[in-house]
Amino acid sequence: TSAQIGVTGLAVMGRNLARNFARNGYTVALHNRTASRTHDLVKDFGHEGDFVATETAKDFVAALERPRRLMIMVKAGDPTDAVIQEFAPLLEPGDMIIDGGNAHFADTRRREKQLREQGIHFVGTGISGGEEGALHGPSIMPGGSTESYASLGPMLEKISAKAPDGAPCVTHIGPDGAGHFVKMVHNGIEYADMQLIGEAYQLLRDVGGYRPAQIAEIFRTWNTGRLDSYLIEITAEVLAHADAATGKPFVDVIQDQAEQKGTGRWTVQIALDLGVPVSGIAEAVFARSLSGHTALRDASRGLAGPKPAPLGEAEAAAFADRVEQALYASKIVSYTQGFHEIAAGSEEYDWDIDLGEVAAIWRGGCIIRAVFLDRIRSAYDARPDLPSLLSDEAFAREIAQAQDDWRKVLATATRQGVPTPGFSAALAYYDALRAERLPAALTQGLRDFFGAHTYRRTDREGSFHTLWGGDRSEIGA
Ligand code: NBP
Repeated sequence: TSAQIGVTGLAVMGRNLARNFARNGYTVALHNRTASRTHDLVKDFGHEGDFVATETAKDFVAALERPRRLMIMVKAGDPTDAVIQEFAPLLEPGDMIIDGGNAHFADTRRREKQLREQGIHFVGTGISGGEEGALHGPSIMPGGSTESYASLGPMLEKISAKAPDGAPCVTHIGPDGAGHFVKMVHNGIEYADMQLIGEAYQLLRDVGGYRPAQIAEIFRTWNTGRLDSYLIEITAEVLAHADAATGKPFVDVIQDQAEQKGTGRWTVQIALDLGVPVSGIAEAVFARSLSGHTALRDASRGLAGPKPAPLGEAEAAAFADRVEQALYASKIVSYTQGFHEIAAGSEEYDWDIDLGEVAAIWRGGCIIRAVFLDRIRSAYDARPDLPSLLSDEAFAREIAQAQDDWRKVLATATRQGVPTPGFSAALAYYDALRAERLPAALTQGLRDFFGAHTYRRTDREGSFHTLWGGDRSEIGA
């Protein structure tokens, strides 16, 4: 029998995706650099479906029906290039290589271009949902040619997560690196979501005076409303958990140094290149980085500042409600910034990405899945050329209602010395966007003063320069 799809790279992700394909009725060819992984999979899960175990690259390719669909699930970076170099010479025009790893979209663009010259479709595919998602249904973000999607799409739709309305959480994102770009921004938004959740937790603890188990209950309540999402749900789980060894709240025995693999950092780096202000995502990346600077933190513990004084029980409940407002408003801003970056990437690389569709396929399977995403989908469906999520009437109205509490929470945090870089960056972005005048006018004046960089006037067309070193008259530039 020939296999409809082959998976090479059978660590957690590849193994679970292969099982997912097989459980959905596809015959799956298996390959891994170290053959024992291949045989282990068949030994442990062979009963789940039709697998063809192979040991050599040649046998693997020979096991696939044509046009071949060959999925790579190896470590991103050099291993991906090594595997492409191993298999590409064995393939024929029309065949597809699907890279489901966390590749940088620029690498995907390079690989796609190279393989296109050989007539091979390279489908850079973002996959979110971790190992559980890979097995039970991830959110899938394939890039590459329209032709490859016609052949591959139906299979991906089958193994993908389904949104609450039953729609598969996969869509053809756009050509070449579009899929990996969108996956990158997904991860950046995920960083921002987690940072905002972290700030809400810290405020409830230090200012609200709640214990972790109580905060878990508050998150559980939030999860029944507009914040209903996977990350809020698991926040309640983690906060409710007690350490078996010590009996302490689990969150208190974990070292407070957050790690990162790089996709959040990429989101910010690319945003800088594209000139997109993703301040909330950037603060989230910086917050993780700061947490890891233990020597710097040790050296700074004695610095002056207030110690938070927890509120009484009655005030604490009202404070918790305000924190929910601040979290929700800041979340709207994070997504506004993330979708702006996707729109800018789409423009720069001619991807023609449908932003509403992106929101739609994030409704299930992925880490940021949330009821909220349905709202974003509706906003873009109603107005595909929406300049920003904040210009959607419904979101604007919600922020209008939340902003009083949002400002109060930030005032409290500032007074009590609780760091809230995510909430603060979000509010600053909101206030800057709605400001009548920005100090950028003064910046331009300064630039003209020291560097003759010129400025434009509010009342006349053209560029101007003031002769600062001379009689300070103005000349056209
Ligand atoms: P890893 O990222 O840990 O990679 C292990 C696999 O890569 C093994 O199959 C290994 O083969 C293979 N490999 C390596 Br390393 N170097 C190789 C080389 N030079 N030639 C051939 N094979 C090589 O696996 P993972 O955690 O399953 O993730 C796979 C991909 O999916 C990664 O790109 C990851 O970023 C992405 N991803 C992961 C998650 C997640 O939650 N873990 C979620 C979404 C995406 P061996 O068995 O012979 O060592």
